[in-house]
Amino acid sequence: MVVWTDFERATITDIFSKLDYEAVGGATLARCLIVYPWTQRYFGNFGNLYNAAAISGNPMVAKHGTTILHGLDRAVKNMDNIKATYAELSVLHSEKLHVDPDNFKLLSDCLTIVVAAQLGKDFTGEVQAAFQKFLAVVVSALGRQYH
Ligand code: ZNH
Repeated sequence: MVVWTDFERATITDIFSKLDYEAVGGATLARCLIVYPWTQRYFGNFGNLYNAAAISGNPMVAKHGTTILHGLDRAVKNMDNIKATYAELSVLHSEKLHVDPDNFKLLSDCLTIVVAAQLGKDFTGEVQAAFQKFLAVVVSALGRQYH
C-alpha cells in the first residue's frame, strides 16, 4: 500500500484542481504522439497524424487526451486505492486495446512536461517529486493486469 504525506496529497489535489483538462489533455497526448511516434499505431482511426502540426490540430487527439486526463481524475479521487480503481482500465488496455504498458510511462512523462510548463516556477522539485510519485503509482496500476 502506498503511503502519501499531507504535502503529497495537497499537491496532487491542487495541481488537478488548476488544470484545464481539455488543453492539458490534448497537449499531453499530442506531445506523446510527436515525441514517441510509434505510439501513433494505436490511433489508426484518428485520421491525419502526418506531422506535429497535424497532430496538435487533430480534434480526435484533443478529445482523447481529455478522456485520458479525466481517467487520471479517478486516481486523484481514490489516492488510497489506485490499484483497484484501475483494475478494469488495465484489463481494457491489455486485453482489448493491446497497448504496450511501456507507453503509460511515456505518456506520464509528457504530462509532467506539460504541467511543468503550465505551473512555471510553482513546479518546484518537491512538487515534481509528488507529481511523479503519483504518476508512477498510476503507471504501475495500469500495468497490473498484463500477463
Ligand atoms: Zn488509454 C482509451 C485512460 C494511457 C491508448 N484510455 C482510454 C479510456 C480511458 C483511458 C479512460 C476510455 C476507456 C473507455 O472508453 O471505457 N489511458 C488512460 C490513462 C492513461 C492511458 C489514465 C495513462 C496515464 N492509453 C494510454 C496510452 C495509450 C492509450 C499511453 C497508447 C499509447 N486508450 C488508448 C486507446 C483507447 C484508450 C487506443 C481507445 C480509444 C478509442 O476510443 O478508440
